[in-house]
Amino acid sequence: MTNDPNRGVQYTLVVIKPDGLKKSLTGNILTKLAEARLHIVGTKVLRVTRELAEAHYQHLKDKPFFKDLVDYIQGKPYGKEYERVMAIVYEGPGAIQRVRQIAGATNPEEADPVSVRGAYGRITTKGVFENVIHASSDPTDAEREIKLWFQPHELIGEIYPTKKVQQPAQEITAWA
Ligand code: IDP
Ligand code: MG
Repeated sequence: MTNDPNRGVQYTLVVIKPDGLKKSLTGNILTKLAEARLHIVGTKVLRVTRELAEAHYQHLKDKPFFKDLVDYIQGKPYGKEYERVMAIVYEGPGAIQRVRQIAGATNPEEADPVSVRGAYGRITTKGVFENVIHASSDPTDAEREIKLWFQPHELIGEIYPTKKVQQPAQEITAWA
């Protein structure tokens, strides 16, 4: 391993949060993230379940804003139409740091004004940092988060070790 954050391939999870979709910022955000010169190895639009939201933010479960944060990532304040997010996994040298740099600081008022959070984020009257995107903060978090949000078959390449498991027969929805 090296201490130089720009050496060595990394993976990082980006989530364009519901406020990013509501404000129609998906294109701007992907364009800004393209400056990091990374590869997208997986992406999807999904509704965030309470279970996923709580697991994703488990490190903040004792914070007074936890419930509002879980509602926020689920898009609850914005109505059914915006109860969705876009999740993306990026791959490349120094990916985590490069994406965090473009994302900006957690608090949108303190974030670099040309960062995504600085340019587009706000603090709600309830005190939640609506900061438009999530970005993994270190390799351990990135691996935990990517495994939480994506299944192996949804990503290009076996980015972490996989195993074969038997699935009990189950009904799935197919095109009619
Ligand atoms: P990060 O998203 O920059 O990694 P974390 O500390 O992991 O920051 O917090 C996760 C999310 O929780 C933030 O992106 C933000 O939406 C929200 N959050 C964090 N700290 C606060 C706070 O002090 N007040 C309100 N919301 C916060
Ligand atoms: Mg974090």
